[in-house]
Amino acid sequence: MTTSVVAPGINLDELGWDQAWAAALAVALATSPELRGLTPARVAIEHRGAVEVVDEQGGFWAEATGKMFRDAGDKRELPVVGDWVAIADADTARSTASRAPLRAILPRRSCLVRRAAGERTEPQPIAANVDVAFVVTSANQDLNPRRLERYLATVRDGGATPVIVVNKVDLVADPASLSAAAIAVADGAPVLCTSALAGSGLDALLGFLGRGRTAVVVGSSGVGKSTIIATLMAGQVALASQPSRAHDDRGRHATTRRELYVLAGGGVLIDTPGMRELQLWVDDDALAFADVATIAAGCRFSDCRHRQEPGCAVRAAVAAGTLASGRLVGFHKLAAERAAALARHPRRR
Ligand SMILES: Nc1nc2c(ncn2[C@@H]2O[C@H](COP(=O)(O)OP(=O)(O)OP(=O)(O)O)[C@@H](O)[C@H]2O)c(=O)[nH]1
Ligand SMILES: [Mg+2]
Ligand SMILES: [Zn+2]
Repeated sequence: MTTSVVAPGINLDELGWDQAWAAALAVALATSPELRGLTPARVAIEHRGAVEVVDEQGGFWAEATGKMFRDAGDKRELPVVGDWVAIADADTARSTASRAPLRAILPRRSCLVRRAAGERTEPQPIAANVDVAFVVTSANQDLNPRRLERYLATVRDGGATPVIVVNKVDLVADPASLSAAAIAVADGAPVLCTSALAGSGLDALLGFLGRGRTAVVVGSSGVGKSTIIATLMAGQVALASQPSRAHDDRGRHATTRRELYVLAGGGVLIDTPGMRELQLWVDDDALAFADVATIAAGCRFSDCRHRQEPGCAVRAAVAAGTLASGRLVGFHKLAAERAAALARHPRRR
């Protein structure tokens, strides 16, 4: 591993920086004179009103300032973990432990967004610029196919590749039946079985990482997301200013914030707090149900909802046994949720 001379010895490209990001920064700097001289950093931890970012010289605090952020329409316009941002006076912030002005967010390659829990309907970004999302479920809990489908839809809609991880397989006698249940709703996503505690199956996760690639780990609380990261990170240092809290052996610590880790072998991992519920913030049913969409091309009506319409190829496929009935149930559930989300938030297209 090549390292820069300064602690903690991370190269920007180990954080995921590449020529395309450099070009994006150059464009931003060239088009806005007030951005001249800014340097890049990646958002590692989100706090209320501020973020911790990291560059080659280590971690420091930054704060989104300026008109652009004051006028932010919703949270998608604010910095989120995984973002590449342009920072003013990074060295001053570093040496004085103050907050550097964060002036711009480079255009995101991907961004996972959910609907914020609670009454208000607003988008809540989960992580930006991720290539892969590990959607973790626990083998000792009932596998919830509808929840999995929502995760897959959110990941695909955000522009990342989903990988289903069935963790805690050490607790069950028959992991194969669980992975079969996951495969049934995966719509082509890989399904991996792991035991983070025993350290088994984790090599397969590394196969989706590598230098410059970023993965976010999502799923309900307690399924083992942080343990997976801690096991992969074993013996490595956490980023930013705090020591690693991903895991400590003296009991369980629910994750309370999104946080980015860099693997020495290459790759970036983002830990997230468990989501009690995942509400969709997505636009395209076809992303989540490519199998249904393909069959639906044969429906008599192009706007067929696959309910009572005559000539429905999807219901015919269910009747013929070529499409699992659960897929159609999931499709209808998703469609209803999207209609409700849309009704509550007319700002969306
Ligand atoms: N038996 C078994 N236990 C595991 C495994 N992975 C994690 N655990 C345990 O499950 C509990 C929860 O693990 P965490 O890693 O904190 O779960 P999390 O998904 O990060 O939870 P939140 O941070 O609340 O979202 C801990 O007590 C872990 O030791 C596993 O593969 N097998
Ligand atoms: Mg956790
Ligand atoms: Zn139909």
